[in-house]
Amino acid sequence: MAGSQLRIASRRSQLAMVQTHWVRDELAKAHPGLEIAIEAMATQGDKILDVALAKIGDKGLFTKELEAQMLVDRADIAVHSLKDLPTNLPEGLMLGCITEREDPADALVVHANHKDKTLATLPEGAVVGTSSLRRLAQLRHHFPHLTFKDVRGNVITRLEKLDAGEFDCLILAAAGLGRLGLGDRIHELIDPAISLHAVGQGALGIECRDGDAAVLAQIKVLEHGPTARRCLAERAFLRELEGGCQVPIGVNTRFEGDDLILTGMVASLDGVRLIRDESRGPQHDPEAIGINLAQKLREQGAGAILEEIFAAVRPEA
Ligand code: DPM
Repeated sequence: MAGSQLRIASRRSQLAMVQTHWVRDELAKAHPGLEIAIEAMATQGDKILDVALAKIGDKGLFTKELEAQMLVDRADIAVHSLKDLPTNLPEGLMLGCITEREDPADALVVHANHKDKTLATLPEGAVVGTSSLRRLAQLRHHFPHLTFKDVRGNVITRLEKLDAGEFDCLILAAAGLGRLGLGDRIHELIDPAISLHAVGQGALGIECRDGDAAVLAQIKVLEHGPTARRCLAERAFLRELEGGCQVPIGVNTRFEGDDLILTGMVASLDGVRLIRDESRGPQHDPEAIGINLAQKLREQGAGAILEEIFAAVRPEA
């Protein structure tokens, strides 16, 4: 493999760079002699900061520019937070590798004034900063005393806004905080009984050109089988419900013997209706488990909830 080259496209945020550097270092260890270059760029999702995420509505908000680089052969792979990667990829590209997942849970981060509080004991009207419809709907369902305000920008910017008093608390992915060395800001890990995490949360997805066998073989060394099976079940569930990355859909996965158990939920934006169920099956066919769970939730009315949400938040076509 001596003399060969690999070009990585990445977003520029601190979190994206930490993740991409990790992938670069692991690939360098696995393939001595491989020359690896990183091209960092901003995506639409990094540039449009004054519009609520859900209103932009576009799938692939954080991934399109990176994908374009691969399609014109200026990059070989793109490193993403798997949860930002749409379930349907552009023609010519594929999800080549899923890395070992960190704790996929969401975390509560509080302003210094609330160090003695929990989600349940925050004062009436306390302002939670989040742009995630998934977090909003589930927390509204369980904690009607809280209010919600949109927050955009990367993790560090959000923490600065919290500390400046714009919010009483934030909900952020524990994995992102951990990777940034900010694990000490985690005040409470949110119990999956209260709020399910996003599809793919905590794992990295490495995208490459479909059929690029040499590159695929290079990145496959970073694949983590159990994480991949969990995430493929979660992604099949989301794909089957035709949800983009901005819908109130949450999941949780666990193994029991040879079985994989997928829990999933769909909620209305006011948190009043929340449909939650689980599906299990042999872990060698994760897609079937995801598809089965989507059908179960549809039978319980998930389709109607999602229709309403698309009508409410989607930009005019
Ligand atoms: C997606 C969502 C958010 C990100 C929606 C969701 C959170 C937006 C918000 C699809 N992408 O989770 O329901 O809360 O306002 C994002 C983060 C990470 C990847 C940051 C975070 C890091 C964790 C990981 C933004 N994408 O969720 O705190 O790698 O899973």
